[in-house]
Amino acid sequence: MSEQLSHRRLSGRIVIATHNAGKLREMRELLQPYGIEAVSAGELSLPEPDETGTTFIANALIKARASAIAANLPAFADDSGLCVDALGGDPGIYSARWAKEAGDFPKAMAHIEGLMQAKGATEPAQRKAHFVSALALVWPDGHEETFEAKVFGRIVTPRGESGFGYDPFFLPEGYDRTFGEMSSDEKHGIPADGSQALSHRARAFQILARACLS
Ligand code: ITT
Repeated sequence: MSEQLSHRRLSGRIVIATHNAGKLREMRELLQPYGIEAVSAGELSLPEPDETGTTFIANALIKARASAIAANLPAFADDSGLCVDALGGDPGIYSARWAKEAGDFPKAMAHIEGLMQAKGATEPAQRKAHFVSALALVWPDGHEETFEAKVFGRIVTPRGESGFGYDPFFLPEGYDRTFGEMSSDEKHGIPADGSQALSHRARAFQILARACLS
């Protein structure tokens, strides 16, 4: 069987298994051209499962499975995070937890900056980082699909008010503006010419769309 035939097509009504407003906005924008009616886990007051996985994919599956069962609809989840080379990949899958423990994202970015300074990571080459997005689609009958992508860049002094989370802190490779300084279209728009999108989430979505959307 070809790879194409082994994937299941997504259509109709789905639940977006996130309680993060920034992610929800991006996921809705990504789905918009496909005519899929999407309601969010927050709008349905679905409970947030504990993210006990040790990988992005495992946590995306935990969220999508919980929503697929609770809503009896196909569920679409993202687990994502910022991995800083100088910190051995932290905060990684704990990116949301670090922000919660710090109090807010500016404080979390200041905390990460402090840890990087303590490691002597002051030169651009020592400040490499990447964002990861793992996307999971889970149907109520148990069928599952997963996709993952990254975007590489480096940590800079936070700049910009756009986007959400750690966006002001991340300068993608080859750009002179942070994600926080970009329009939503520039960060996660899907190029019409079929070339690669910029953000981790848009890149993972491009792979998902080729496999599961028409
Ligand atoms: P859900 O689990 O409900 O989807 P969450 O915020 O807990 O929401 P994660 O567990 O996946 O989501 O944590 C991802 C963290 O990484 C979270 O703090 C995000 O704000 C941050 N993050 C992920 N993608 C990002 C992006 O594109 N820009 C900025 N920050 C991002």
